[in-house]
Amino acid sequence: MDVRLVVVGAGFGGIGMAVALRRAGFDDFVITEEGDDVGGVWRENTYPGCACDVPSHLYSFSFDPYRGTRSRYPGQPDILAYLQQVARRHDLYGRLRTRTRIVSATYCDETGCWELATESGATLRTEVVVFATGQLHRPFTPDIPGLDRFAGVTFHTARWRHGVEFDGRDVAVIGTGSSAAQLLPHVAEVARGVRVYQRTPHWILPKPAREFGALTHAALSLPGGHRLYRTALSHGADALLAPMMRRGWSARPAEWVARAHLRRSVQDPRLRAAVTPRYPIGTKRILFDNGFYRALARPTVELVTDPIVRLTPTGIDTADGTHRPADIVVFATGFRAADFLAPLTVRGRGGRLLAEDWAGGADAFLGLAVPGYPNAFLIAGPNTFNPAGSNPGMKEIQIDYILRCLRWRAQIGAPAVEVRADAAAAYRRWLDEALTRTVWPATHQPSWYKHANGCVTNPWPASARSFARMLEHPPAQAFRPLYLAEEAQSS
Ligand code: N01
Repeated sequence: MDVRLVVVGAGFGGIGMAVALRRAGFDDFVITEEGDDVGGVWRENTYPGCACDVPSHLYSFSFDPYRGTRSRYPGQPDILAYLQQVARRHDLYGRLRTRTRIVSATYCDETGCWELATESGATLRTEVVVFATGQLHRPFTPDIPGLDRFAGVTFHTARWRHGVEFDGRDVAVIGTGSSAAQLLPHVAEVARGVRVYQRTPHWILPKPAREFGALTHAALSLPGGHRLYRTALSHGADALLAPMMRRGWSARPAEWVARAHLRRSVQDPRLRAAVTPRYPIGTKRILFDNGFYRALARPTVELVTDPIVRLTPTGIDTADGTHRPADIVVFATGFRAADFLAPLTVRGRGGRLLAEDWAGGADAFLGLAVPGYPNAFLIAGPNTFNPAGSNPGMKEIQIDYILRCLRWRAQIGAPAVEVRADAAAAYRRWLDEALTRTVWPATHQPSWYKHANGCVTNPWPASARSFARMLEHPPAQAFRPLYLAEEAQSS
């Protein structure tokens, strides 16, 4: 055994797990990270305007608040610096193995340990593995005909090429999700012309003032101020935003607010009609307006709603037969969010393959454990994304549960613990029932919340508080100990 526990990934989930391990006095672990630093998506996404639409007091760990900031929402550099600080403060850099891409994880029935193979051909043996690879870090670039013949520059928002000059160039932005909406105002500022290719409009809410006033800032700096504000925000998000994922009338007020904001922001009735969604709010990730509508109304910006047919060497052809020139094509086309853990190959007991178990869509007990995969846990696994609140907070809840599993395992002296199939099936029944009360299963909108087969794999269907409540129970109720002889028989 090289080490007792490996955390794969050094974003919010991996760093949070490592801090919890340290605090619990568990020191025999390493964090592997394919990049060259901590940060996860906040290291990978550096496009202009990249920021978080969730307030910093909520988009942070409960145990490590942002200090001294006047800004309500953190920008990408702030979040990256924050994660680096947390890693430094908790002395995690010594545990971090950067540029280490894990390509496969194989459970060995004979030894009861996991063998993690790295891209460079090394093997890391461990008792426990925690996958904290996140949901939004595998960029998706559609295979548009002619892409290989385009003579200009193309790249994905998550692989921003800072050396590329936008001044005086014709730019195509494909997609109108959060990334496109954040970067458009910045690109439109400098480019000669920008064409925004929209397939489906998003619901967009107005964004409150970005800076705290002096008084609020002073109040938040008082002892307990941060915690109080965070709690209030968390309850507010549950009360105001969570109903937006429900079917029925409860989301109507939010739609009215979004429509009123659109009326105020976009004067041209044709443009306004083109960006008005025709599906219930909450079906896709709701955006907050960072200047997107204002940028769309600029004379140098054109919204294109005709479907893209092909790229040519000089630009983009759409279905109406129009050719629009482009020097740069930016793919703001999102992520392969439903392909959890891919392209990592995970093999559990008896050589079972996780990709086969998940062929119909990823599925894990509480989003963190799968029957047949002992001593393996996920952070930000299936159906744990909170569309309406603090995702670092959701991860802390999962981390706390994983830690309790590990303590229970140590207490009973079992080499491994595994979630019971009946407990996982009961949770699945509850989840399916909860999902039917949301807008996601019934609406046929493309969205990263779903697997290609329509199965809703990513978002959590209730409030953050109910997630915390559900993960309060002792792991012994759902997990079972595994002993090596028993494993050999049952695999
Ligand atoms: O990706 P998206 P994103 N032809 O999947 C379009 C988080 N985030 O990178 O809607 C043409 O939302 C696609 O069209 P459609 C946040 O959780 C957070 O913007 O599928 N268009 C859509 O418009 C967010 O939800 C922050 O019809 C194509 C766009 O590409 C998540 O990341 C900031 C296409 C993809 O939108 C992903 O956001 C930034 C095709 N073939 C991001 N394929 C915060 O502030 C796709 N599209 C926290």
